[in-house]
Amino acid sequence: MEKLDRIIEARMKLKSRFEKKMADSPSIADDKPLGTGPINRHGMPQLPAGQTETVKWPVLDLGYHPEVSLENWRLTLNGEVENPMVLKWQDFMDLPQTEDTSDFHCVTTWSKMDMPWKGVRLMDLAALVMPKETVTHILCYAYDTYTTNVQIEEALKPDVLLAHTVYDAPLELEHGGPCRMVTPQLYAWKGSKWIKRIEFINANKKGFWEERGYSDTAYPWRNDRYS
Ligand SMILES: Nc1nc2c(c(=O)[nH]1)N[C@H]1C(S)=C(S)[C@@H](COP(=O)(O)O)O[C@H]1N2
Ligand SMILES: [Mo]
Repeated sequence: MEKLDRIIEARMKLKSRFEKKMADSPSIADDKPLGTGPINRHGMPQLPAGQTETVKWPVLDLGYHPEVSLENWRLTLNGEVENPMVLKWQDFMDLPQTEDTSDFHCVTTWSKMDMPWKGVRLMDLAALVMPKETVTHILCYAYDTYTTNVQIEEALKPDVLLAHTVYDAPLELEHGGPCRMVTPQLYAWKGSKWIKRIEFINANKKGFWEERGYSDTAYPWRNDRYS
């Protein structure tokens, strides 16, 4: 309980630290989001511009599926933070667990709706390490060598999870198991499969696809795919 109190207090501090930036982010601030269909859980048209709904769940990655046992699994949280740390699997599972159903929008134009994820909020991980006020982005690193950058105000949204479970089952290796990030309000390439490190940084750094011309921001409802 004491641990939970500390997390809540740290979350409140984080919230006040990055509140302004979050309020200005497109999914909260845009009055003309691009898309069609009923309004979804975060107030946006369900299907972003240029997307088509799929029922299957395609696998998209660099072609190498790194197998990391739970025993060898580590998650490093470091960079511009007050308390850098390395979590083992059990440390990670002992954190507050969140269930959230969200949509998944791949930049290659498919969207998969209503995915029931379970995992740890990135916000709760950030509350543990406490990013400095100067932080602007995170850079995520994965066990397959993939990297991707996410703006801090997007990373701290409550539906951004480091997920270990989907459809009530452990996340399959091909979809990033045992643990991947999901970013429901950004294109899905911002969610690292097989995530191993989150670096909090003071200036933008590009990741694998961003180096190759993909957008730093990746807002689906602005059709913001390439830079
Ligand atoms: N580590 C890692 N994460 C990754 C990728 C990757 O190649 N490596 N591909 C990204 C892309 S482009 C998409 S669309 C989603 C696909 O996730 P899925 O294979 O579970 O559908 O993962 C993202 N995360
Ligand atoms: Mo993608």
